[in-house]
Amino acid sequence: MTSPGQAMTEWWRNAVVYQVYPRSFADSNGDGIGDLPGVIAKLDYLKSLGVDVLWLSPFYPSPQVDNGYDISDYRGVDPMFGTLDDLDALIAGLHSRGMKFMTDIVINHTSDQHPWFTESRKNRTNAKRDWYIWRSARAGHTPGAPGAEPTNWVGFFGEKAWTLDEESGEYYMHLFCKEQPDLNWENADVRQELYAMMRWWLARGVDGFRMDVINLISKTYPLADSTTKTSATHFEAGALFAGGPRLGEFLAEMRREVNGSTDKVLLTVGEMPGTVASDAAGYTNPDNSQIDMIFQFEHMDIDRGTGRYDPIPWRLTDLKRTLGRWQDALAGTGWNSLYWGNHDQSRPVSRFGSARLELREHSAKMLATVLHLHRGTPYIYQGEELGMANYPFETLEDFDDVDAYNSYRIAQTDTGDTEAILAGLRHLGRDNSRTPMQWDATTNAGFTTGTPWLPVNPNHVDVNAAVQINDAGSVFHHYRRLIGLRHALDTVSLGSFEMLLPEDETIYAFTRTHGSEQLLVVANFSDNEPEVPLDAADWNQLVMTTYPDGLGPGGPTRLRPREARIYRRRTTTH
Ligand code: TEU
Ligand code: CA
Repeated sequence: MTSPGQAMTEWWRNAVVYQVYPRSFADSNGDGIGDLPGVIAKLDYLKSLGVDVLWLSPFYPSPQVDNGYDISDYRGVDPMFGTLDDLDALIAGLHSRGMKFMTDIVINHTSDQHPWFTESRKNRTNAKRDWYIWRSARAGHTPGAPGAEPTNWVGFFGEKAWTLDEESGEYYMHLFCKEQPDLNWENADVRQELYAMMRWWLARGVDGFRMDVINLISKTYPLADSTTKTSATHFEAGALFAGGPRLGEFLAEMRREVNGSTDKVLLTVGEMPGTVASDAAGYTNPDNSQIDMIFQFEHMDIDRGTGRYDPIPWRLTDLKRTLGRWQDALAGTGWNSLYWGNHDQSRPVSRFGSARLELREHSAKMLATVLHLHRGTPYIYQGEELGMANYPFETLEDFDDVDAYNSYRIAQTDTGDTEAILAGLRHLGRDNSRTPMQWDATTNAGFTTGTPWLPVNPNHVDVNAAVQINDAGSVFHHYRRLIGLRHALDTVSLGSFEMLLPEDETIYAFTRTHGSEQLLVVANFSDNEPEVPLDAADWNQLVMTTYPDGLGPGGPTRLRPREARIYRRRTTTH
C-alpha cells in the first residue's frame, strides 16, 4: 500500500501532456484539414514548450460523424490524416526528441460503418450479433412505435439511446449518435479483440492510451429504465449506463492483458464523465492495478445550468470546493488529471478568465499557474499555451459539431428558445476549441494554405505562436516555465495539497508541502486588486509571478488583476 506522499516513481508522475486535435492542428497539404505530417512539422515547437507526452485525438478511419470518435477501423489511419507510415514517423519523431506518444482509443462504441457492426446488424443470429447491445421493443409495444425503446435512456447528445434496426426488428444501444453503436463489453470475445488491438499499437511504439468514456463500458444489467433525469454532464453517480458493477474488473483485466504484455511503463488515462472522487480514488489506486488516472468532469459543471449549453454564473468557492475535494480524495494513493480544457470544452481563458481583452494574457497565465501547481498530471490542450480564446460564432451554420446541431434541434422542439441555445453554444460549444491552431499572423494563421474546415479566430493576428516564441513574457513562455518547475521540484509533482481561503470569492490560494519545502500559490480571479490575507513575512522567496515586473506597487500584500504568484519556504515543522 503506497502511503500518502510516498515517492511514486512512474515516469508520468512529473510529466505534462499536450493534446493535439489533429483536424485543427496543422495542415500540410492544403486541404484545410490538419494531418499527421502537419503534426510532425511541429514537434520542435512542442519540444521547445517542454511537454513530455503528445496525446493525439483519433486519426483512425472514420466516417467523421463525431470527428473521428466514431471509428470504423482501429488499426489504420484515415487517409485525410495520412498513412500508417506517417504515424510511425510521428512516433519516431517524438521518441527521438525524448517525448512519448499516447493514442486516443474509443472502445465503448464503434462507428456504425465498422465491419463488426455491419455484420452484427445483418440478422439476429450471426456471430457478431452479441458484439453490440441489441434488444426487442419494450413488452407490449410495436417496434418503432413511440415508447417502444427498450429503456427510457437519453444519451449524451440528448437523443434516445436506442435506434430501431428495421431489418432485424430489434433496437441497438448508442449512448452517443446512432452512428456510434455501443459495444457489448459483457462479451469476452469483444474484450479480447480490443486488447489485441491495443497490443498491436504497443508493438508500433505507443506509450499510452487515453480511453474515451471508459466508465461506460460496464452498464448495469438487466437493463432497466433510469429513474433520474440525466443529461450529458449532470448525471447522478451510479447512472445505469456508467460505472457499472464490472468496471473495475474490466479495467484490471485490460491492465493484465495490455500493460502486462510489455516491460514498458505505460500511461493509461480513462475519460470518466460523471465519476465521483471516491470512485476515482479506487480506479487510480496502484494497488488495484486498474488505471493510472482519469478525466473527471465535476469542475466542468460549475458554470452549467440544467443543460450542457446552459451557461450560468460560476463561483470561485465552487471551483475551489470541487478541485479541493478531488485533491483530498486522491491525496494518498490516487492520481488526478489536471485540465481546464480539451476538444470538448470551450476555451478556459474565455470561460474562467477576465472579460476584459487587456487582461486575457494575465488570465491565461494565472489559470495555468493555478492548474499546474496542483497535484496530478497537467494537460495542455492545443493553443491553451498561447491563451487562445473562444471564436465569435454567430449563426448555427458557423458551427460544425453534431452535438451543437443536436442541441439546437432539441431546443427548437423543447423550448423554442433558439437564441438561448445559440448563446450557450457560443460560450460553451465544443467548436470554440476546434478552430485552427494559431501559428502566426498570416492568412489562416499559418494553419493551412487552403480553406480551413472551421474558420480561424480573427484574433490570430495578435494571438499566435510566432509572436509569443520570441517574447519571454508571453503566455507560451509562462507555460514553459511552469513545466520546467514541475520537472525541477518534487514538491510540485508529489507534494501534499492544502486549500486555503475556501470561502474567499476572489483569491485562490493553496500550499504544497514535500519534506521541508513548502510552496504557496496565490491567485487573483478578479479584475480588482485585493489584499492577500496571508502572512507575507512568512513567505519571503518569490519563485514566480505572472506579472513581468515582479511585485507591484502594492507589494507582497496586494495582488494585481488576474495575477498569480508562487512563493517558496523551508519549514522546520515537516
Ligand atoms: O466525450 C464524452 C463526454 O464526456 C461527453 O459528455 C462530452 O463531454 C460531450 O461530447 C459533450 O459535448 C468523449 C469525447 O471526448 C467526445 O469528443 C466524443 O464526442 C464522445 O466521447 C463520444 O465518443
Ligand atoms: Ca490536410
